[in-house]
Amino acid sequence: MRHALIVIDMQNDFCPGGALAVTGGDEIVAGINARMDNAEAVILTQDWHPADHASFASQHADRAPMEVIEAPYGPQVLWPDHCVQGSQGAAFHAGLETTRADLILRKGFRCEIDSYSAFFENDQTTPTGLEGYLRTRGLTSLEFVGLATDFCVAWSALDAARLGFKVRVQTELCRGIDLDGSLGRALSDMRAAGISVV
Ligand code: VGL
Ligand code: ZN
Repeated sequence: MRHALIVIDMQNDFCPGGALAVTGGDEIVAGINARMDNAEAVILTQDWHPADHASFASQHADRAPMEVIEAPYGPQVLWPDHCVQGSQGAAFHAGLETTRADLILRKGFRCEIDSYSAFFENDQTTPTGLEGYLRTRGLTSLEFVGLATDFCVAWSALDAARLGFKVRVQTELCRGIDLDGSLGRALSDMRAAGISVV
């Protein structure tokens, strides 16, 4: 079984001082770099939004960050503006060893739809192409680390399990947002899906 490490959204905006800071987001960088030694392939994802992305509260009249709206594809949390294409906030944390990545996969670049998962946009049908990349390289065992546990990490890991990959989430190398209990729900959903949550 060939093994890939998939590092989700280790970007400045998700670290302390960033626009959508996840508590302790920067604490996991060194541990993630060390995990790269165990993997046959290292893949980084990068949240990469246009400045007028529909997931930004700023694009909706009378809406505040963290409110939930009904998008055409289902419920959508409205976020503060974050990870705008080409901005410093969208750049990887300076300590992350990005030179070791085989692939950098950008997601969330379409204005009208968000993409938490590294595999599918939030309509859960539009593919990002990652599945094909992994399959053609024979990478069938996947370990997920990064930010945020309860959004992009969980959605990616759940899609990977549904697609038939062997999936493990290394929780000490993840940090969560925890919006209204979302962290606990994400952990139990992942366990229920047969994901090894360690
Ligand atoms: C993420 C919210 C919005 C994440 C990305 O990386 O978990 N969360 N965009
Ligand atoms: Zn985003």
